[in-house]
Amino acid sequence: MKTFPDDFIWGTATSSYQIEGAALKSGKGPSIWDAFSNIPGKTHNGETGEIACDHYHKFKDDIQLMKNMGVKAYRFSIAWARIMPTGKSIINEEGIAFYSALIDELIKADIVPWVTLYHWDLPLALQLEDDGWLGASLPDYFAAYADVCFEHFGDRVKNWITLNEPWVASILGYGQGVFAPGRVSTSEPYLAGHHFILAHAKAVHIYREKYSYQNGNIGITNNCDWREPLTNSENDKQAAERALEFFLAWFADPIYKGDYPKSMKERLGNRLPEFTSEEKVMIQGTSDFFGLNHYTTMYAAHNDGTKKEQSVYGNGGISEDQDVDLSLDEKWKLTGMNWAVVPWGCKKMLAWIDERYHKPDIYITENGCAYNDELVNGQVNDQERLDFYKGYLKACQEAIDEGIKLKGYFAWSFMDNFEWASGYEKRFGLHYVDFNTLKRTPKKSADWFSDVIKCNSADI
Ligand code: PNW
Repeated sequence: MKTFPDDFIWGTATSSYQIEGAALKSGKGPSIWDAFSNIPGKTHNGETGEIACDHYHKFKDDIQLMKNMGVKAYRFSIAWARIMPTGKSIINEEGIAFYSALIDELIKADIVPWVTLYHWDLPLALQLEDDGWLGASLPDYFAAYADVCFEHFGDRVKNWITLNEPWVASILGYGQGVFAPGRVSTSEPYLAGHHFILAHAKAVHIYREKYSYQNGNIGITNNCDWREPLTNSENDKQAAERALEFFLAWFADPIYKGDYPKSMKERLGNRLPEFTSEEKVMIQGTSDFFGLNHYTTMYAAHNDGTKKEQSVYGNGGISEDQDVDLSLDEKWKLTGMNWAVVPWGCKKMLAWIDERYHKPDIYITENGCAYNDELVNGQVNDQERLDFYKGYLKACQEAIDEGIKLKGYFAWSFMDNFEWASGYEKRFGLHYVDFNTLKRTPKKSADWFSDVIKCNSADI
């Protein structure tokens, strides 16, 4: 049995658009995901988050299920357009009341709320009126919205995450066009990313300057998959390092070191906006902890320009900018997303962060996997997911043993939900959701994870 530290935070995670439903009800304004998912061809079977898991109406039952599992913390996100239907100034009191009731219910159940302010569901009005994250005014609008959240919820919420995965929002939303707002470009992702960083920093300043009396922590969650050099050659080692810089250091370097990585500046030229010296000072040091979403690993090799073919799975960002070829080991098992199961990559990822950013407190704010789960006689025997969690938790435990300051782990996800462009087909949940009846059933992995939490140790 492997034991975790006494104060280790065990949690599960979700996001507003993926679970809430009530997408255009109770005063909520439309978001870019309402618009995008309603365009034919953009999501699997044309599915949308209109009803999703109907968590908006079922949150009390969901919290009871979490309580049954013994989770210590729950990471959820606030839908900006539920609080501010146009993204600006006007406040929807019903939205405030919903999140307030959710937070109260969690506290009553002894579950600590971890709140993400932005998990991709931008108010549609901000897309139409201000060009979404390409608009220079977005950082200020985001900071003003964050202010409203701190004011209304900060008495009870002590753990804030400004943005979820700005890399995905920038690359998939503004580069590959597969996520909202569906734009395809080789320069827009870097402009959107720039505004994300400024938005994050401005929100953190408001929190620290106006709400320090609330005594909470605030940070950002970035996602990164591990990149292992394909061979021992200097070229491949540099390619892997470069790939990690274009993935994670893009957002983490400005926050921890004050500017973009040199490799990005050199390669992107004027497609990468510059921070003014005042902005660099404003941005640096704006994360109390390092939030990491981690899902998989790929090999990275130097692309000398002769190979045109790019990796099948578009996780590399804009690969031409990096001269990196990505590949998989054919021996690796794949999940339902075709993401490879490589627990040692998780440990190496944690070690890379530990070293580059000087031993920050790290929280894995998402880790998990999708499989084609089936409900048979009222049960879901998701042994593959259980094995996935065993492997990744073992990697986490080893990292902690080696002195890496990993302080918590949130399983993605509490329940099956709207998996963005993949719709409801990809099931990431610890709980099975029947999307006809909306009934939730704990999977085998949920029972196992619950035992881990209760004993603070795992048979791994
Ligand atoms: C994350 N990629 O998304 C999100 O935070 C969740 O909302 C989502 O459900 C979960 O991971 C599973 O997908 C990602 O292409 C989407 O590298 C795409 C990528 C990574 C994370």
